[in-house]
Amino acid sequence: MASSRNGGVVFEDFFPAMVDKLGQEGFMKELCNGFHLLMDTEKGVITFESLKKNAALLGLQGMSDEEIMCMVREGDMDGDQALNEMEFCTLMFRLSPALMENCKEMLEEAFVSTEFDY
Ligand SMILES: [Ca+2]
Repeated sequence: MASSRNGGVVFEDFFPAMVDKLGQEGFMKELCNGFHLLMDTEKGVITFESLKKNAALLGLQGMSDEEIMCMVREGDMDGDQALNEMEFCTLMFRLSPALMENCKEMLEEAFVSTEFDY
């Protein structure tokens, strides 16, 4: 996985390249694979423990406990302290500004044809 000059993980450089390579559908499949690699196999969701244990599989072994905790808290939308598949995929999209930009364009296109007059 690529690193930025300050040592952080550069999701925004990594994901669009993957989308180019794999296509939208292939990319979603990769995200799902990632989810399955990281999840707690008994619970079927990603928890702090499962993320900590499996992060190295995705090349994220440099993450501190605090960063892992942040990631779970950031992505958790229903407050169960764990990430289900949808929460994980949504979080991954949010971590990639370039992908978010694409989403925004799609949303804007969808809105242009409705009541908003640009
Ligand atoms: Ca959750």
